[in-house]
Amino acid sequence: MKVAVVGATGMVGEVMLRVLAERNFPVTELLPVASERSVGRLLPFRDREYPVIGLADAVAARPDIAIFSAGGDTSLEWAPRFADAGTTVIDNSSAWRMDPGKKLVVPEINADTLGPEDKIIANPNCSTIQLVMVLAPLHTRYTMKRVVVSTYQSVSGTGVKAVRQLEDEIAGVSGEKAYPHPINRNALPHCDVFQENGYTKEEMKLAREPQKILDDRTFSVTATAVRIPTAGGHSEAVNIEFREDFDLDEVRQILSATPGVVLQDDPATNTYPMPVLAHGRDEVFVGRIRRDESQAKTLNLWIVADNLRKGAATNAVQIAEHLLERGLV
Ligand code: A2P
Ligand code: 11C
Repeated sequence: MKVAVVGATGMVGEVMLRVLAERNFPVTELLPVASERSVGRLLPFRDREYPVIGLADAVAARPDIAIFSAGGDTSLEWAPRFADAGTTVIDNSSAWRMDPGKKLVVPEINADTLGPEDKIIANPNCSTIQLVMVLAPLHTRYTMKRVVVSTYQSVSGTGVKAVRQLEDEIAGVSGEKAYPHPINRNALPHCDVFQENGYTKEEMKLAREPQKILDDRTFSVTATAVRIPTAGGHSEAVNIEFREDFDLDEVRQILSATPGVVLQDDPATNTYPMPVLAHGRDEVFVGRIRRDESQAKTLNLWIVADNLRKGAATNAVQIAEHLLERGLV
């Protein structure tokens, strides 16, 4: 496969290259793509270094697959050009996610909906992916009515500048700011930009994307997204009201048997998911599973995943693997 990674010099792009190599994706030719500023820079992949090229040269090279993580504007402008050249685009930005003509894919849940007509495929938001990985099997069994999610998100979700802001603040040095307030020793109820309805864009992604992925509008999601001074992964406190009642042991069995989900739930040994454990891992971790004692048929749990891996790069590479297995590329 000839594979272009658009945004290869970025935070997600770097993990993308690592995950492609780790999972032995059959890359016969790699095209690392970034802005004109980075053209010619050498990036390591497997046992070689590859020069960064620009977008126009990458389209002209007609790769089989282009994985995009270079921001929404780059995706809006360039994904259709790649698609017109016959390349299948897997896009990690929010540009195409809610476009009714584009599939929004978490491979474990809905990769079977992909067909040869899908030339631009959207990768969901990181906090959505880890949420739906846990919701999907529970929804199948108990049918969700309403989900209330509060997130505790890693600075790596914002990008390099935010990781540096946290490091600078910890070191007590001044530098560029990604956030309008300090992030160290703080919690910002503010991920992505505010919208007219008072919610942030991140909160609206959490509210809308799960329904599209699960292809079901009979449940609703409301979210509060908070940035905290951690770098290894996003955490989520989730309250789920079901239509059917559940048995806690069965909930644990269902989640234990879900591919890609790992149960870490033993209060007696202080075992629960945490970003320091999830960091560098591809799975989604779930714990603190308990009945909401204030309301019938309602469950509380805690979900953590590495936002740059399953939340971005790993999910995108899994989509590519699926396309390859099904002969769609
Ligand atoms: P560059 O390093 O040349 O700026 P991050 O999310 O970590 O900030 O990374 C964004 C990625 O998207 C980088 O690889 C960046 O390349 C790339 N990028 C940003 N703007 C463009 C653009 N207009 N065209 C191509 N790549 C871009
Ligand atoms: C965050 N979820 O942590 C974001 C990062 O829509 O793909 C990814 C933004 C997106 O702020």
